[in-house]
Amino acid sequence: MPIRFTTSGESHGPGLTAIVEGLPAGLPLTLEDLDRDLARRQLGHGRGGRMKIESDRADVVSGVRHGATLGSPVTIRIQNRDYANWEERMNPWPVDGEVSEVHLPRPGHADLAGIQKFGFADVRNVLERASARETAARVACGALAKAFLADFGVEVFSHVVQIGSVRADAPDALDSGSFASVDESPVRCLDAQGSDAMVEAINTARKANESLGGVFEVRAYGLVPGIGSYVSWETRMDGRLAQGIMSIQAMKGVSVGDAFDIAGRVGSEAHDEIFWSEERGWHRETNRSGGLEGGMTTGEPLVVLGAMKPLPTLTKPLRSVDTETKEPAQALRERTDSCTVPAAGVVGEAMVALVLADAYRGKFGGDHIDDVRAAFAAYRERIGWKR
Ligand code: EPS
Repeated sequence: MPIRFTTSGESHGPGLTAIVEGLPAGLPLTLEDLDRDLARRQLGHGRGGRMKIESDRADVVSGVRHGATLGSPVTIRIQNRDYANWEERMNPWPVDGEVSEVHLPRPGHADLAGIQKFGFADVRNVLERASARETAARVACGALAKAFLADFGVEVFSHVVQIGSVRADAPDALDSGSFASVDESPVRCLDAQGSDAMVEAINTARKANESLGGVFEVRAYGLVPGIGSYVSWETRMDGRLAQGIMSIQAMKGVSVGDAFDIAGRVGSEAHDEIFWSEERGWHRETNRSGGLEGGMTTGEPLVVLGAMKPLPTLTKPLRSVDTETKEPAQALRERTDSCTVPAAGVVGEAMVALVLADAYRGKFGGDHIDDVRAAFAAYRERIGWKR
C-alpha cells in the first residue's frame, strides 16, 4: 500500500484538511508529534502579521484510535483562525454585502495564469489556494510520515544555509545530533554568525519593502541502502524527492548532495569511494552523492537542498495590468511575510519524509506495523546492514 496524501483548504477559508492513506495499523502516534511540527513551521524571523493570528493545531478526526493508527485513512483538520476576519469575503455561501474582487495579478504568483486557466474574473479565487498556507496541511501529513520512519530509525532534519545573498557554512561533519537546537536560531541556521547576518538581511529587506528567498537543506539519517530503484524512471529517488521539494510553493530549484558543484568537477573528484570493514560494513568517506546512487539510497545520509524565490507579494508593488480595464497598474499589495525560508525548511522535511515513507512502505509492505518491522529486519539481515 503506497502512502498517499491530499490536502484541501483556502488560505482565508474556514480551514485546511489533510488525508493520509497507507500507514500500517498499530503505528504509535502522539498529538505532540503533529503539533510540534505545526508550531515549528510557524517560526522564523521574517514572518508577517498572519502568524500572530494563527496557532496551528491538528484535529485528528479519523484513522487513529487511542494513540495508534488503524490502517484506515487519517484525516486531520487545521482551523484558519483568520477566517473570523474573512467570513464575508471567503464564505462558502452567498453573502448579503458587496465583496470586492481582486483584479491586480502579482508577478511571480499564480494569479494571472490561474485566472486564465480557470476563467475567473476575481484573482482571489486563485490566490487563496495557491497560497503557502496549504503547507500547514502538508506538515501535518509529514509528521505522520516521520513517526512511521522513526520506527525504522530514520530521522529527518532541516536547516537554512542561505537567505538572500547571505550564505552560512554549516559545520563540516553534521550528524543527527547537530540539529538539536536548530529551531533556536530565528532563521533556523546552524551557524551563529550566519544566523545574525541573515536576520540583519531580513530586517534590511523589510525596511525597503522587499522580500528575500534563500536555500534550505533537508537531511535524513538512518536510511538503509536500496530504498528506491534504478529499474524504472518513476522509482528513482532523486526524481521523486525533486518533485516533493519542487512542489512546495515558491521553490525554483533543487539539488541532491553537491550536484551543482559536482557538475564542474572531474569524475575522479565527483564520487564517493567504496570501503568495507568488519566493524562498519559498507561505507563511504565522502557523501558528494547526497546519499543516492542509481536512484537508490546508499545508506549514507540523504542530503537535498531547495532554492526558494523571494515571495512575490510585495509591499513595494511591481508593474502589472488591471485585468478588467487592461490598463497598467500596480500589483496587489497585501499583508505578507518578508521571508519564509526557515518555514520552508520544515515543509521540506515533511515532503522528504512523505516520499521516503512511501518508498519504505513500497519496499517492506505489510498491514500491521509488526509486519513491516519483520520485513525490515529480514532485509537488514540479508544485506548484512550493521548500522
Ligand atoms: C501567504 C501570505 C500570508 C502568509 C501565508 C501565505 O498570509 P496573509 O495573506 O494572510 O497575510 O502568512 O502563510 C500562512 C498563512 C501560513 O500558515 O503559512 C501567501 O500568499 O502565500
